[in-house]
Amino acid sequence: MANNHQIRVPLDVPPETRAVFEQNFRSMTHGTGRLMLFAGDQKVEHLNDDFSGPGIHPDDSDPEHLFRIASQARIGVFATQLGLIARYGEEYPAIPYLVKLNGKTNLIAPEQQDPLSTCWYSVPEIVAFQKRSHLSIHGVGYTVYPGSVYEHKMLREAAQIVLQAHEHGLVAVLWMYPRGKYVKNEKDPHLSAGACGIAACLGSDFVKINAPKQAGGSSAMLLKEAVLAAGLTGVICAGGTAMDPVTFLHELHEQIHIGGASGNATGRNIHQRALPEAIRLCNAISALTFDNADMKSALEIFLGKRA
Ligand code: FBP
Repeated sequence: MANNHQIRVPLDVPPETRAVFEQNFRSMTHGTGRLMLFAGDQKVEHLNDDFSGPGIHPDDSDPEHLFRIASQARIGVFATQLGLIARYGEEYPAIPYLVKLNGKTNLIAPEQQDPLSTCWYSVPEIVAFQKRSHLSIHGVGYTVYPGSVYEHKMLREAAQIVLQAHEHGLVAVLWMYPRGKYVKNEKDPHLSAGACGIAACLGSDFVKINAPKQAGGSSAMLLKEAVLAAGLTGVICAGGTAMDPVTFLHELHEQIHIGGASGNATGRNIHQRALPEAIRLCNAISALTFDNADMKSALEIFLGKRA
């Protein structure tokens, strides 16, 4: 993979922060235009369900596990809430961070009430923190639930966040998760493409979706419509619940090479493992994403047969 990807800077990035935006984008994508986002925002989204229980390594019960992985593995960016970054950041100054600006728990099921997730912080507050802390904060993230009766609130916040992020030279990533009583099938490929089109209209640099699914269809093939609909916004898929690493790496390889994904966003599949294994899986994912590695090389990295 060439690491001299031509960055197309959006016009809402003013001339005075253009170089900062280019540097943030280049750093997050290792110069390739593809993103490897290590997702660590689940302590809010799923409470402790993802961090303790059957099949989850005890390493994951300590929030610092996320920072140990992010600091020792090869990643593009580590996405989590500002509170955790403020708490652990002094010990982990070299991690490339992305601050997740909104969040909600899973205590209210979508069947009980349509989801609403609003901003915890403003972009200028993140920029002020960045200046004080000297941490490498490359971007911000925000989740929208299209189809929720509250979508208008989240769409407006998302639009403002992308605009303000760009004004400050930060990269914007939108999590687009169609959800609510009017959404029949969250992973419908046509709906996924619609969600990606919204992210493009909001001006996002990357859009994170749950991989589309349809009986009998290959998930990577189903992604094509979404990638086309997203235009210049790069599409990345969430990793989902932990699965066999070989299957996981294979699916990611197909998402990139068949579906046209611009990388990946993986959380549980990484952090639910013991630290050494989590690091090796991150490195294998990064090799697929940044180096265009083939499956054989990625597996050798995961198995520790090569660096
Ligand atoms: P995973 O790779 O663990 O699936 O994480 C992706 C993610 O989007 C997280 O960033 C987020 O916390 C969570 O999934 C949201 O999941 P849900 O679909 O349950 O709202």
